[in-house]
Amino acid sequence: MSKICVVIPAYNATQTIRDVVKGSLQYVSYVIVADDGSTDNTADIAAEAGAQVVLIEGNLGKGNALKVLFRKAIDAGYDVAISVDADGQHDPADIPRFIESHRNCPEAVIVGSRMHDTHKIPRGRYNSMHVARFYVSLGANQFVEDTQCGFRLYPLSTVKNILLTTDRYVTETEFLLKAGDSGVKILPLEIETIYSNNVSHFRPVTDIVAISVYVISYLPTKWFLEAISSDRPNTYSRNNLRDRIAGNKTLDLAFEIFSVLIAFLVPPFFMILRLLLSPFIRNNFASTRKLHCGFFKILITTYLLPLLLIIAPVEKFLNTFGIKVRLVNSFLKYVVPSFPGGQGKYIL
Ligand SMILES: Nc1nc2c(ncn2[C@@H]2O[C@H](COP(=O)(O)OP(=O)(O)O)[C@@H](O)[C@H]2O)c(=O)[nH]1
Ligand SMILES: [Mg+2]
Repeated sequence: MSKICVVIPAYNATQTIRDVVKGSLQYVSYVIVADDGSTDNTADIAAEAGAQVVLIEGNLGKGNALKVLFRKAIDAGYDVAISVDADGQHDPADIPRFIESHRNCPEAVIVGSRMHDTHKIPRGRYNSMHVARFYVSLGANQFVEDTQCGFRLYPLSTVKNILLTTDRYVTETEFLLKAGDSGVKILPLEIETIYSNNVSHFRPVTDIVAISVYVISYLPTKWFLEAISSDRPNTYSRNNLRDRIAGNKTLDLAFEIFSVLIAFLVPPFFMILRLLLSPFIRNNFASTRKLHCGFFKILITTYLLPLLLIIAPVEKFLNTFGIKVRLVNSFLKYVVPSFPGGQGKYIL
């Protein structure tokens, strides 16, 4: 029987943290809250409600807080951590269903999915979730229904095999890419979607750009490894080349900038590589062969993410001058339906 705890990354969450901690304690006996340099008394309220509180100095973001929480949970001897947002968007009453799903498939990462509640999600957010899932699914070798939900069950044995090198909101995406790309199953679990008036710290342009850049820098390395190997859909292992590059901050930044700059060359490069190498290397590009939407279509679609990266900063720039345009939204509205699975599900 797995030992399961709940972990909560929190930043200025006085209004909601008590209920989230108390709610979680109804289903597990150990709840850890990482207070990420809150300027209010989130930490005191969490401790009063019964959580073990870890204090982080300064606000280092959700990704860092998750890493701290995983370490704590592992050190305390737990096998599984369920992450819950601090702002009340997740209902702890869904925790037993995560546990049940874990019992049926103990090695899987289980990710809450809000995609069935389309009408409750703000339009812009829904579009970005849709785009993210296309690219993350490509990297994770499987269809991942909702890649942006923070309500998740993490088997800590998988966490131990993955080096998390990113920060803030990128880390959860990085985890899915690496877990999926090392052969771990990622299962969805329908959860209650709560979009009330809570404040979000997610910065639509900056954070989406950061997530996209990471994905753009992940896919070509992965595909290159697949191109030169036979039957190798899962390319991630801890401390691989990408992780080692990330170990040096300057090199990592240079690599990310380089990846974005050459992004437009990536599809033709891989098309040529596939034509040249496929006759000699049996079942190379193994992960993309599992997709039922065609290799060339995948590559063409990968052009769209760098385009989005150009459009988003332009919109931000215009907005700072008071020119209210919604370029990203219009782009997504036009582009999303053209994605494989844009109108419904696609099968991996
Ligand atoms: N530790 C930490 N947690 C954060 C920070 N920002 C957000 N979070 C956590 O991440 C959750 C989701 O962030 P939120 O800003 O609500 O994003 P959204 O729900 O995706 O709009 C919050 O409920 C917090 O639990 C941060 O700076 N530090
Ligand atoms: Mg939120």
